[in-house]
Amino acid sequence: MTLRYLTAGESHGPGLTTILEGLPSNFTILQEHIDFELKRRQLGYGRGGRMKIESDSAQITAGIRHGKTLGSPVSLWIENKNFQAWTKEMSIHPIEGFESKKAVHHPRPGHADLNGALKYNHRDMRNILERASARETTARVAVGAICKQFLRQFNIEIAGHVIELAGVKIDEARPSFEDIQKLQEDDECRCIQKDVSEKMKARIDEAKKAGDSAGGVFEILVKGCPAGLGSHVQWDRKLDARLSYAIMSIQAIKGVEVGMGFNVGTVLGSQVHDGIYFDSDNNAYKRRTNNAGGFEGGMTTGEIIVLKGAMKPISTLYTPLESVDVESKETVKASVERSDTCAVPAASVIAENVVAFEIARSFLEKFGGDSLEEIQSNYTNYQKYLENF
Ligand code: EPS
Repeated sequence: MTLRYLTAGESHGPGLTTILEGLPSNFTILQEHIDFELKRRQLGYGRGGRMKIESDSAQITAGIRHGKTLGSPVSLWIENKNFQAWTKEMSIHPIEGFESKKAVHHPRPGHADLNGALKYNHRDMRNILERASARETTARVAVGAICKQFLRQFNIEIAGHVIELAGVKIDEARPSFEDIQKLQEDDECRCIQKDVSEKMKARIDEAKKAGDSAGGVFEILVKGCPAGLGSHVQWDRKLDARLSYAIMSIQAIKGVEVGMGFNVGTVLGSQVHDGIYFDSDNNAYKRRTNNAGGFEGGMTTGEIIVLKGAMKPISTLYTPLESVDVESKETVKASVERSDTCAVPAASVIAENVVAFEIARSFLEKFGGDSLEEIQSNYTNYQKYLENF
């Protein structure tokens, strides 16, 4: 059994639903674990009016009893508070004589509006944008929160932080994993350098003033994975590839890097590959450097996993770009929906959580079992085996 989930829900519809299947029994999940991550996703400098309306909370409707997983599918429901203002527009049931006041006919460059309308034959592009909206990531973060909690049983921790925002970058040097985890949590841009964060905020303010939007780059680190998650034997079992897919699938992501990423093409092999040594204090094979970002052959090396994701600027511009009215075919300005100026700090949280799901999935594939106890026993055996290799 593989760990899997689907999400459903429109941005201004009644809410979001997800079912997560394949979790082992007997580990503790409380609503507060999920709501903690949901709260983190809502924060960040540059968010628009919607986040003042929502206060996301996941109602667990199946799969948990007295705070512990049963091994059955876990289902979650997250209400959209904003639906109260959209009950007619987004009504599930037909309303006699209804005429939409919020129909969208001027597709936004960069958004799913036009392609989705062509593909699904919708004249009103609201039928596309409601689902394409990054609101959907709320459900993915709820799933990731459960996976994070599972991974914590095995001392696997995940931290994300924003390393670039509209051209403003942090220094290359990185503090410890623990410092990154702490520093990003205390900053509105999820940036670990206060002075750089101030410059990032100024860029967001500038973009907002100009009716423009801002993108950026986040970095995700995973600490504590044993060597050997993922596999070289088949293309779709390579964990670095699965993680890249997971990050790329987040709304507005245009690039993913593993470790040194695109820089591997700029220098010679001796400056890329990480020397191997045996650490006899810990009975473990280690790498002198970690340019590979924790992966060789699609498998974890036991070093920290390092991933980056690039988010494009949000495609709703208050100073709209050129578009076409799909009814009259006339040149018009793209439609303007209420929007964020920047959501890179939120994307960093979302990426942590989609990464958590993929790591949990491959962890369960390797140490599979139906109960937490069975997995713990498999994991302990493997650790002993690694120490003696
Ligand atoms: C989004 C537009 C905005 C964002 C939304 C994503 O929503 P609204 O149109 O209601 O103001 O706030 O993000 C969220 C609702 C969220 O929870 O992240 C879009 O068009 O993608």
